[in-house]
Amino acid sequence: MSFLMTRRMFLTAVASTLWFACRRQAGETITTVNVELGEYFIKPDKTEVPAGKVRFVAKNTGQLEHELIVLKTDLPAHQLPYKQAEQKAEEEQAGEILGEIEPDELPPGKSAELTLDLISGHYVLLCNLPEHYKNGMHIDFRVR
Ligand SMILES: [Cu+2]
Repeated sequence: MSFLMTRRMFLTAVASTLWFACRRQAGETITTVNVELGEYFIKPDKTEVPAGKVRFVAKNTGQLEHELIVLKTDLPAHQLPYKQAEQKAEEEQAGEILGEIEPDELPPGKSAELTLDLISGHYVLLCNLPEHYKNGMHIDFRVR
């Protein structure tokens, strides 16, 4: 490896350290929420976070495909309107979908990420594959 290459890598490292330091001072921290999904549960490692950037790191530890939907709604997680024919919660009627990790991104054993800018309020995390919501894949989530 040449001297110039090493020097450039060093300067890049210094620049990115400074960049992160500046961002932190500006209050742009990112809160990471690790979410475990399986049959049939959604288990975030925290259910309340400060407003701002939130990175959801979802891990499917089950045997089936799952998805992670971040829904902004005032309704409690277990009381979303339900469409019996489709065996699904009516997420669009219940509130605003702010983000989603699709089922094909989250097969068994895999992880996927989603970063959102969240304002304070009440949210619901859910998996809305047929029957999964009803079987318990929903949880209240609060942003301060
Ligand atoms: Cu599911």
